[in-house]
Amino acid sequence: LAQKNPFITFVLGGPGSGKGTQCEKIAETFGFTHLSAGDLLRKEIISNSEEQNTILDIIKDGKIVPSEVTVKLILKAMESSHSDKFLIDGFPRTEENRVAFERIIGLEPKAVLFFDCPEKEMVQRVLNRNQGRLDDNIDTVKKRLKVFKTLSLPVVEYYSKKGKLHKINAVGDEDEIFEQVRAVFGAPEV
Ligand code: UP5
Ligand code: MG
Repeated sequence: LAQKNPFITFVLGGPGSGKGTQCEKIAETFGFTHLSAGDLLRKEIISNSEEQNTILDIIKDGKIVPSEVTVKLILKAMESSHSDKFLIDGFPRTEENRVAFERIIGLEPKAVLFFDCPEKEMVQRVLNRNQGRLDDNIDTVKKRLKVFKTLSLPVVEYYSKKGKLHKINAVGDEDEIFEQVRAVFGAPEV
């Protein structure tokens, strides 16, 4: 990686907790480059990559794509950006993801945001989204929630113990939530 010491923030939270929405605001306000792991994977599905069918099947089933695949996509996106401030949205989702990132990229996040949202609210938001995502149906949402609780919450707990976690109450309107996020990053650079 050309950037020797990039500022990496992991953005975690369950399906529909508002990661993407808040990342856009953070990117705009604080000059971060926003990389959504899910978006990178969805781009692979519509490309001619060898892994397109594997990725599609996994996402449709709400499961986790092998770490090597996701980490490579994140690394490629970081390398092709000249930024040195990244928001990595929706990754790592498992302890194995987290370890693979550290091993392959050799970096740790400086901060981790966690959007804490009740399940009922998350389900409602995902089912209301209506943007044609193949995993936005009740069956897949249930699976995504289960995977989040069993595999992703331990990652949240790991960063909490390390003192890197910033827990955000993800209920409320977007601007209210962003005020909590803003406090994490401080005054925007001028
Ligand atoms: N909305 C946003 N904020 C709101 C608010 N405050 N009040 C009311 N509504 C609000 O928001 C979701 C919806 O809610 C939108 O319609 C929004 O307008 C509204 P969004 O900001 O999109 O939430 P987000 O947390 O980004 O939800 P998303 O569905 O993207 O989260 P997921 O974590 O489920 O999806 P992701 O794209 O990260 O991953 C998809 C799948 O890819 C995974 O299930 C998995 O199969 C695979 N994957 C991997 O295998 N590995 C990875 O590393 C990453 C993904
Ligand atoms: Mg998202």
